[in-house]
Amino acid sequence: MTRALFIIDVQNDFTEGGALAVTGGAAVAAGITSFLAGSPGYDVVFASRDWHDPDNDNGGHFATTTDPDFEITWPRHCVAGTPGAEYHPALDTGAIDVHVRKGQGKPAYSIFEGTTDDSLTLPEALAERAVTDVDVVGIATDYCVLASALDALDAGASVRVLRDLVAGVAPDSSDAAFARLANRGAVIIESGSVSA
Ligand code: VGL
Repeated sequence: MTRALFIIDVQNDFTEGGALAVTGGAAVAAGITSFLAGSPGYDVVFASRDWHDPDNDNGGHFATTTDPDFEITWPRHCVAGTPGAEYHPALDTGAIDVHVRKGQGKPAYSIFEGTTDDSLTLPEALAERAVTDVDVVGIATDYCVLASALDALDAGASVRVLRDLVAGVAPDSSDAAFARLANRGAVIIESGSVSA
């Protein structure tokens, strides 16, 4: 078994004070850092960042002519190279082995839509390390965490979502995301029950 951790979109714009602030986002950043300091035993740690173009609406992802609906259209966020797109300062980026960027010119909720800094697709990067098991943490439970975990299941991995290390846009859609993931065979657990 080869275990990977996916840290999804722990970026300034998705945390308190950011352009698309998710309540609890900063606590998730700090919580992931504490969790990793406890040597949870991952063979490889992946982290994704939303990385949108500055000069277009990224395939309708940014609301430009109407108010955002916070389901399909969003406030402008995570523009490539801006402070909002950086990892949250409380996240220990030294623990990240593989950096993945996604969303250049289009909506991209799942880490599987991204590319590594070595220009690999996610299936290529996972195959290179023969990853079998994936734990998922980060932001947002009901969008990018959900999409990434579903794609990891589709890729054949055993998937767990660490409930105390994710934060969602809205409570109802976050509850629905957990239910959908559990229904698909993901295991929802607390980070305290992860052992190396
Ligand atoms: C996300 C909304 C828009 C996320 C990204 O990271 O979950 N949510 N773009």
